[in-house]
Amino acid sequence: MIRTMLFGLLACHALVSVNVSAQVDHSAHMPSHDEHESHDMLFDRSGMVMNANSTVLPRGCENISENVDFTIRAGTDYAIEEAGRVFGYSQYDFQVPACSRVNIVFINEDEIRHQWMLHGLPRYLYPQGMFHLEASGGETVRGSFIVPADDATYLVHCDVTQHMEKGMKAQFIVGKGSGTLWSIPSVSADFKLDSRSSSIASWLLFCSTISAFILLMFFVKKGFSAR
Ligand SMILES: [Cu+2]
Repeated sequence: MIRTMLFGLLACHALVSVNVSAQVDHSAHMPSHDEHESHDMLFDRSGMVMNANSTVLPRGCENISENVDFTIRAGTDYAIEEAGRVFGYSQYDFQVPACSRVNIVFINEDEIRHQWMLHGLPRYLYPQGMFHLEASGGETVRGSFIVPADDATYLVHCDVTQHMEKGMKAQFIVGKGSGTLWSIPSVSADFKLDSRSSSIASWLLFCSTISAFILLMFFVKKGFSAR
């Protein structure tokens, strides 16, 4: 009986841990030293451009549908007036046609470095599914990439510690998109944070109920056998 209880508790613990770690996967963000030297990455004093692609068409695209230019500014001056926001972008919501070539000028107006990192692109074309610009303090970097043919909503953020939580999060919609991301400053509510904690809370509640039931059964059984 004790062994069953232990197993139940361990299984619950594992489920809660998986739930938490599944929320954020940052393992792919930091390339190894070797990758720093690959042709997919260019970097100098002004910053870094990773996985730029202005010529190779993603599968399903017959040609480049359009050229779309964005000039994005980053820094504390762009933080929206909301509790916890310290950093920000000049634009949080992007929309482009499928198969378009996106040309970005990324201007960092702060003294510390910032990134414009887009996730979820097809990995056969963009290593780790990323297109990534990083500008050192006061610098400007430029890069282009070609978006796939499917309707999708991509996450854009700055991966410097705490910068996303403090406001550097945006969404990039291709075609009709695939929904709205949560907690995009001036775009969407912070509701997912609450639902994340409540989903962990429900797991904990579920586990404690099961444990209590097993304990109860154990003592009831013990009580009967003692008679
Ligand atoms: Cu940043």
